[in-house]
Amino acid sequence: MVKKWWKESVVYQIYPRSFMDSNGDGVGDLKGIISKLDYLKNLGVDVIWLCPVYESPNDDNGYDISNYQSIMSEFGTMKDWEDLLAGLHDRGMKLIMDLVVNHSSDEHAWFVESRKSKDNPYRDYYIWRSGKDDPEGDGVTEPNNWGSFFSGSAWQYDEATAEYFLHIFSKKQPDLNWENEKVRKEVYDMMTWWLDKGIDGFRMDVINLISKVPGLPDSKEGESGFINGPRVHEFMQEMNREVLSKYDVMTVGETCDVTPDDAILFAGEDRGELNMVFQFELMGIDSGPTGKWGVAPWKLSEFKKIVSKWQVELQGKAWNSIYLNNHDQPRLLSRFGNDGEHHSVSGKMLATLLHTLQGTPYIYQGEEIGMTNVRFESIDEYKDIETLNMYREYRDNGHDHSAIMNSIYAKGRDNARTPMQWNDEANAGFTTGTPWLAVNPNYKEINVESALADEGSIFYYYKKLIELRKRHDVIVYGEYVLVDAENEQIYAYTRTLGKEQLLVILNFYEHPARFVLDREKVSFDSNTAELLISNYDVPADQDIDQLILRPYEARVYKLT
Ligand code: TEU
Ligand code: CA
Repeated sequence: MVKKWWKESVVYQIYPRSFMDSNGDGVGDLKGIISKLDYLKNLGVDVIWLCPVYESPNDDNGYDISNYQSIMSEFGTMKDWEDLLAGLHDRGMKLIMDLVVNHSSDEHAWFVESRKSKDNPYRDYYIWRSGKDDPEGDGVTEPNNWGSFFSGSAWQYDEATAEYFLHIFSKKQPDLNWENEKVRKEVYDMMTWWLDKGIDGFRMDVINLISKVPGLPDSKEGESGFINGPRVHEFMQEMNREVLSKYDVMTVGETCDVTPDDAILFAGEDRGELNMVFQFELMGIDSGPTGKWGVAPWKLSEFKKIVSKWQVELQGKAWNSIYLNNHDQPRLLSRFGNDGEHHSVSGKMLATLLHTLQGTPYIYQGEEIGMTNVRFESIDEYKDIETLNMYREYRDNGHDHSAIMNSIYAKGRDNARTPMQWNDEANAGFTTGTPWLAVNPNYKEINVESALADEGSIFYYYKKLIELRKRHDVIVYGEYVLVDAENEQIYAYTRTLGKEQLLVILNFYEHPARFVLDREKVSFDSNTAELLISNYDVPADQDIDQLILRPYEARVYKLT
């Protein structure tokens, strides 16, 4: 396995709208981020992934871009962006930007032109089709049965030219036509422009959706028509050849519905495509059969099976990304930990998992201080288009209101987008104005200021985990082996690199649990084993063979 800086880095994801507001308009901005760079340096993160800050009408909070090379005025100016980049580089940190090129905004100049006429030079920058005869009526209906991720059809009829355009996300996010080499050239030129400004890489939004099956056939069970499409690797290799290979950069693809074999095609060491991908298997573990909005119990045995599969199958072939939440997912402490009685220890236990597995860890803003999901009483307090579209669709289909709200509480994206909680003053110190999305009421107890004042806080635990990564190559490059596999409460594994070996033991539940040491697999000598980190005070004379872990107890031992 070749050593690389992006393999040894910890990434911190910033959702700019909710991070820090510097001018009192209730919306986070670039100057706000700049004012917090020393906080990020103190935490010890190496790379910042900045969610979109480009010009956008904000139909999907910036993931609908109307100008790829200009900064959204609410976030500030290009000068502010340059100051942010300089501020990060001055502190030895790097910046990766969000690349959103499966679709643009419908307010992008390309689409404004494209929709004007069928023979407009930009027509084929997007995917237009005439409707098909409606078997049930005398009109026309959508060109195929594809659905949008944000409810409803993936096709929007446009009067001006009496055709439909494709949008697998919102109506204001028309899909770009990657079959058109002019589109690809525009994208590569834009990427080069940003890389020449000095950025250190890209996170690539839904990048495995850009290649659509020719003829756009109806999707059927397991065949969407656009996930991991026929030319996706050709496009990725062309992007790498034309742009990425010319820079020392980091790339991570957001790739829904991929298996480890798919991931190896995208991120294999010798594939000439990406460095790593985000996979979503764990993000579906608590949905049940109904998909994203389902709320079902999850089992640790399933969790361990999924993680172990990815750890083992990518070993030596491709690099893992490690995360349990982001701006699209509920907060990890609420979803996989215990945001009530065991808030702190469960947050630290999950952090121990994330920072001792094989792969690059991604911290989502606020995770390092234990921010949690939110429960707004009224749907009117929610802002996310995915949630609001689902609410209307489910309500119109007669779903029970409290069931709809429970789905939103458990899985809504606003859970991750409530403003960063800096202190216990008004609006958690995020803004002096009215925040664009209400602050989580628990900011009085959960905030950066109180975390920094408490040496036992989750913040300092993350800081220590990040420091350990710098000191022990086995955490970055060590081979993962699951131990005590049958244990339904404890997740334990070793990491081995040459002579160095770690043993990680995690109790995922609120009741005590017994760890069974398999001395066939793990040679543990209590005279030489060193406890590197734990979320409890651990008595020195522990008999590892009779180890009962306390609720959510985490331990990392260095065995040799
Ligand atoms: O997300 C892709 C995506 O599929 C998400 O919609 C996610 O699966 C879903 O929200 C889970 O609830 C990317 C961006 O991360 C997301 O913020 C954008 O809304 C989306 O693409 C469109 O750009
Ligand atoms: Ca602002």
